[in-house]
Amino acid sequence: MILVGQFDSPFVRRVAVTLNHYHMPFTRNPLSIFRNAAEVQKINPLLRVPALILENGETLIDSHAIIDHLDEMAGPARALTPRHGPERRHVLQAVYLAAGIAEKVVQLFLERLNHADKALAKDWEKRLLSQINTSLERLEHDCGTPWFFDNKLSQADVTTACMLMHMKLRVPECFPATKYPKLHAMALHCETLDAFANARPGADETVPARKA
Ligand SMILES: N[C@@H](CCC(=O)N[C@@H](CS)C(=O)NCC(=O)O)C(=O)O
Repeated sequence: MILVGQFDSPFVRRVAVTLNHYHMPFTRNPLSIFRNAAEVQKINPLLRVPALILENGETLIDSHAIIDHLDEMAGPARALTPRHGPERRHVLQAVYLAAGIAEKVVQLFLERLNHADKALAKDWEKRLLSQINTSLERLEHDCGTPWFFDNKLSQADVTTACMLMHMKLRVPECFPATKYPKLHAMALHCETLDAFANARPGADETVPARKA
């Protein structure tokens, strides 16, 4: 399998961590959605990462759909998302909240990258910051210890920890660790695992600076 995208994307990284956790071998094509836009668009018409190219040549897009496929391959005993019942609902709700925050962080970062000073849409920025803050507060409230759902690593941990690493990279002021002690501890715990350590962005996995 070939995973397309840079590890500074929380969506690409959550797929990589999931593949690592399941010990599923893959290679990576670390294309940038900015520097390699034409190549990415040939793989995914939405010009988005991640994409996962399967052994049979089929291309899957969107981290949720990709992880759903990986969970199916891993089987219910190993899947990071429970197959049924309240456990599945709870994990999925945390996953979609964390992934939603990651989307807001991407929007905030790109708004600031593309619109300097006076051109910055202040109301839009304020709305994004509010969405990020209130959603982080909800996640902090719901988060257990040592893992999000107490005693077992799940996709809630993977997605939340990847979202937080990306947030600390792009808008660190949104995550004062003292305000979110449970999330902070859970993410640190995750980052000690090989599955996470082997999916850290390299020095060249960046976003190009704004043109002056
Ligand atoms: N829902 C998608 C979101 C993926 C996403 O937003 N990826 C970003 C990179 S972090 C991207 O490719 N953005 C380019 C664009 O949407 O124009 C997923 O979970 O895979």
